[in-house]
Amino acid sequence: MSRNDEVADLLEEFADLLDATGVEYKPTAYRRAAENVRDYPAPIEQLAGEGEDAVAEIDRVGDAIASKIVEYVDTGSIEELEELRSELPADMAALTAVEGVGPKTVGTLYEELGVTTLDELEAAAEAGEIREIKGFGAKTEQNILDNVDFARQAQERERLGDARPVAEAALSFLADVEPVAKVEVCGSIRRWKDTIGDVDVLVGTDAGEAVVEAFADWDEADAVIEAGTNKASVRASGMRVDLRTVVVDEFGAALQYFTGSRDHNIRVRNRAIDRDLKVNEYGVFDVSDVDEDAATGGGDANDAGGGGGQRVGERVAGETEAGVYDALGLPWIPPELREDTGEVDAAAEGRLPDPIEEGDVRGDLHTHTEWSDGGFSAAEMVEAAAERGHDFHAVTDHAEGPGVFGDTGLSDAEIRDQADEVARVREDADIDVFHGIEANIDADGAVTTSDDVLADLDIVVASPHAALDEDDEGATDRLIGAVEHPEVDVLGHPTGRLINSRPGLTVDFERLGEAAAREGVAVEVNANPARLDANGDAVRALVEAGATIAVNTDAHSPREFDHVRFGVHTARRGWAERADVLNARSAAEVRAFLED
Ligand code: DGT
Ligand code: CA
Ligand code: CA
Ligand code: ZN
Repeated sequence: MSRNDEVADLLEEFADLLDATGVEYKPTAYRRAAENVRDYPAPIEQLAGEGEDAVAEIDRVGDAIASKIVEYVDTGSIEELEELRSELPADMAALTAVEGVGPKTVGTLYEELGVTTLDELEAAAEAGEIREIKGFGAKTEQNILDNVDFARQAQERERLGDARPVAEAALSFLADVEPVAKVEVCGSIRRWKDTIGDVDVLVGTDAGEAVVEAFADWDEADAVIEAGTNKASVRASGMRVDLRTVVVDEFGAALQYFTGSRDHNIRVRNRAIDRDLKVNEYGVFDVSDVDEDAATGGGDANDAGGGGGQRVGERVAGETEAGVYDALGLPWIPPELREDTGEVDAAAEGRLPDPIEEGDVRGDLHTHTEWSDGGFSAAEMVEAAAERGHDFHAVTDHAEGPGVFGDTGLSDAEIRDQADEVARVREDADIDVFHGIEANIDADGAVTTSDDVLADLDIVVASPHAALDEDDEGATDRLIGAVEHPEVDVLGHPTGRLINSRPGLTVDFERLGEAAAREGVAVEVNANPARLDANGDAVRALVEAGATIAVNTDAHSPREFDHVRFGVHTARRGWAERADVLNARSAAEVRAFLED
């Protein structure tokens, strides 16, 4: 989060707390200021360093708010905000997530009933206490009961793997709506972030209102949260899906804007300003002949009506997204890279990576069969891999060891028995079949299967399955211990995280990457959407350290081969190219890597 976002969030919290205590007008001023701070194209801490007057130069930021911003940047807190917080110690964000509950209601509920959390709110509603408050009534109470669960769920970001199908269902529905000319997902789902706050969909059409109406009737929508003339939000599969419609001519600019990330967009806007251009969701405009106030002046970033300052100067791009970047002297930047981690500079200097693509993957190096906890035989898995067009396939069932459930893991003797079966499968197969194991890394970094068994296998994946303590400072050394084991070829799901349920190990990926590069071990991007481990940031550090990665599905059934796309896009978020990915190489090259 940029400091601008951080300060904007604080101002919004300030506004909510003022609202809750019944103050008038001031909350609106704080919200407007928050919006403009959020969108301001320079770092707020820089302005704050220059003093209050510099901060007050931001549109709609008056002297009083400017002084609070300076106070925050200087001291790390705002005294008046701290006072408000202690007067109303309620979880404002959680409580206002309940439809129909605003800051004022939160204030009243705290004053009357001492409610501070969603659980307390639900308990009060169930006990019939809310209807007793003056001005509330049974209907309000029932409304709270109906919506509290959804608010609770909405607190948690959805996993990419759960959100993506919802997005695709919305896309295919909208693609068939009559006046729709263009449709695309945007926001975090287009950037393939590992968790998703809400799903954003953009439509280009000359009949926005009709499309919004059709969307409100989408049969997979459980409820319409709001609907206007050019946007609508519905709830589907427990997620919020936001639709925006724009005219076809502005589709590219809107797609660029609503794909984000916010920080990427700020970086892009700064570049535009340097070139006497203005970029927003309507297009790229040449403002060299426009006076400064009109060019940079105010305007609500979310106001699709396009008031003053939004469409000024000569429009030079906006129909396509590539055109928007081109107008700024940049090549098109893949959405996965748009996180303000140096991609705009890299684009300007011709240093963008050519990221790995789904079609580049030629085989899977980590899969299971019914020998451990998979549901299919080795023959069935190999056949399914061949049907997908893969050139090779590795069978790597669980070895017994710490963290492997019950007797699902294979003993040394069972691994040798399985080798005979895999040899038979190999004879009948049209593709290269590697026999391996997923061995376990114990709490000391040792690999638990016998070395002589490991030595006879084509491939050894070593993964941590136990002792996955986030605070374990020895985690990196422990993984490096496994990487240095002479028989290990691939380090499986390095942190052991489970998205939304287990944070996993805290790993220094730069140091791990150096060790992996030195030892010729590939580090896995486990494509299972519950894992996505290593994640994008980790991949970036690994690849920069010279390590090879492997995008594996860890499939327990042929259907789970489909997960590979989540792994590929995670690798793209880490700027990985095809050459960085072991299983994007030919079977012979993979074999050479494994034997080395
Ligand atoms: P999420 O939904 O939390 O996973 O993350 P995003 O990135 O999808 O964020 P969301 O849904 O709030 O907005 C979608 C994109 O629209 C976001 O990445 C950037 C753009 N956007 C939305 N509101 C604003 C805004 O107020 N200012 C700027 N600069 N960009 C915005
Ligand atoms: Ca979103
Ligand atoms: Ca959204
Ligand atoms: Zn596995």
